[in-house]
Amino acid sequence: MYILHHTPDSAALVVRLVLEELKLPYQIAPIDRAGGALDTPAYRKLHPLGKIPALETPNGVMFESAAILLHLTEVTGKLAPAPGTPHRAKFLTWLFFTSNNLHPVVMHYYYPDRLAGAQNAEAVKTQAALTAKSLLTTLNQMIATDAPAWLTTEPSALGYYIAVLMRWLAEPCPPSDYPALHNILTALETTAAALTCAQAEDLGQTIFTNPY
Ligand SMILES: N[C@@H](CCC(=O)N[C@@H](CS)C(=O)NCC(=O)O)C(=O)O
Repeated sequence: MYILHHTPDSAALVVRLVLEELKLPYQIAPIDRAGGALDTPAYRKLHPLGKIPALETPNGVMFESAAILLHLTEVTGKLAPAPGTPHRAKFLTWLFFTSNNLHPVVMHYYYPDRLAGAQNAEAVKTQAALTAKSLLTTLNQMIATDAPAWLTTEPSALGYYIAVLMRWLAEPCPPSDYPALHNILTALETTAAALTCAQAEDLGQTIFTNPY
C-alpha cells in the first residue's frame, strides 16, 4: 500500500494520476497546508523541505515528483520505456527537462515573491511566463519531431507530468499554442485515471486542455 501525502491540485496530483493509471493500491493522507502541516516535525521527517508530495512506499518514503514517477515506472515496468531500451534516453531527457526546467518556472509564476521579494514579484511573474512559453515551445518541437508512440499514443508518466504543469500554466500558455503537447493532453484527460482524479479533486471535465 502506498500512502500519498496530498493536497488537491498540487504536485501530488501527478503522482495520484500515475498511481491510478498503474492501478496501484494507495491511500490519500490529506495535508492541512493552511494549518501549517508542512512545517511540522512529523511532515519534515517525510519531506525535509516541507513540500508536496511525499509518498510512503514499500521501499521507504520518497519525495521529488520525477523521482517518484521514475520509481513507480521501474517497479511496475509500465508507463515509460524500459531501462536500456532505445526510447529510454529520450524519456529520461524529457523527464529531467520537465522536472529541472519547467516545474521550477511554474513555481516562480505562482510564488513570484519568493525569488526576489514582494517588490519584484510582478517582474518575476512576467519573466516566468515568458520562460514557460519558451520551454513549452522547445518541448513541443522536440516531441513533434520525434513523435514517439510511448508518449503520443499511450498514457505515460511523463505525459501526466507535462499535462499537470500545463494545466497550471494554461493562463499564460494556452495548451492549444503547443499542438503536439495539446494532443497528448487531449488523450490523457479522458483516461479513467484522469476522470477519477478530476472527480476526487473537483477539477472539472477538461482538466488539462481547458482547466479554468
Ligand atoms: N521539486 C518538487 C516541487 C514540489 C513543490 O514545490 N510542491 C508544491 C505544491 S505543487 C509545494 O509543496 N508548495 C508548498 C510550498 O512551497 O510552500 C517536486 O517535484 O516534488
